[in-house]
Amino acid sequence: MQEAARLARAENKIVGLVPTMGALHAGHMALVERARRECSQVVTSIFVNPTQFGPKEDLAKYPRTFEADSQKLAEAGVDAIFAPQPADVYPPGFRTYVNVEGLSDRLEGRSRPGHFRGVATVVLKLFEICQPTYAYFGRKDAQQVRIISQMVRDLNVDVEIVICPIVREHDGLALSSRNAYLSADERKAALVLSRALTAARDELGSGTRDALALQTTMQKVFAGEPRAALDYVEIVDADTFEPVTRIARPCYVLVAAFLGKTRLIDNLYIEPSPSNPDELQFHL
Ligand code: PAJ
Repeated sequence: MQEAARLARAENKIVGLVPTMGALHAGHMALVERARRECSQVVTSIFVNPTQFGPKEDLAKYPRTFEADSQKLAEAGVDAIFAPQPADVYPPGFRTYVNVEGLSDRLEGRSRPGHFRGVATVVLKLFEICQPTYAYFGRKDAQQVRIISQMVRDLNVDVEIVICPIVREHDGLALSSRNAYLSADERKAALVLSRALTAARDELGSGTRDALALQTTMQKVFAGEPRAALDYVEIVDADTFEPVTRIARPCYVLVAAFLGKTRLIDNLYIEPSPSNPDELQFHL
């Protein structure tokens, strides 16, 4: 892979990398399609990265659908699939990890200790191996892409990070490989995440700027769905990921909840409208 990457760079190709853990859905494919439009060579990596899973998490049962994934990627016109084995990525004696301080230990990082250390480490390795010009990430994992952008800046990594909007099912559920774990009943209950975010967006639309009021609204939506166990609802600055009390600058409303054993996340991105900074724009 590294040799092919070196060749592509020597030929002045614009290389786009889409890092994934496979079990590809329309959210992943939107990243691939964007890369296809913007780059002359597209690489998709498929690697279920053991270092980003906690000891009690779903590493062993994470869906692995390589045949179906490669078919989808071929149809989308991807030039290469990079699908290493764990022992290739982490050979015996592996010792070096990337830790993006501060940003990595709250929210997802607090619920999943060590998660972002695993993510940052594997993504830096994928960048070193695939040498992309652009790398495509979904806003679905808002904290992840913030941490990767910070790593790229701090370590002078020569890759431009492209952030793509969340792709949802028709009823609002954000696409996720983990949706495959949901029973029919949990699938219905999972709509509580997007419902809570929609309620927050509507309240923002009618003028509320108070974070606590929005949080309370969302907690009430969750209280009406006993099949879902709320992990957190937080409203944070999009740059620092520190909680805000008033919504003014770019912010995220972040939510994480359990449906049975399955943990799902979702978010609403809020930014001042480019044409009128006094107005807010909402990206659900
Ligand atoms: P994975 O969960 O497979 O996601 C791969 C990419 O797809 C991520 O950038 C994620 O944000 C994006 N994505 C997932 N669901 C999406 C949706 N509904 N809409 C838009 N984009 C979506 O994230 C990872 O893998 C791993 O942590 C990885 C970065 C590959 C490192 O191992």
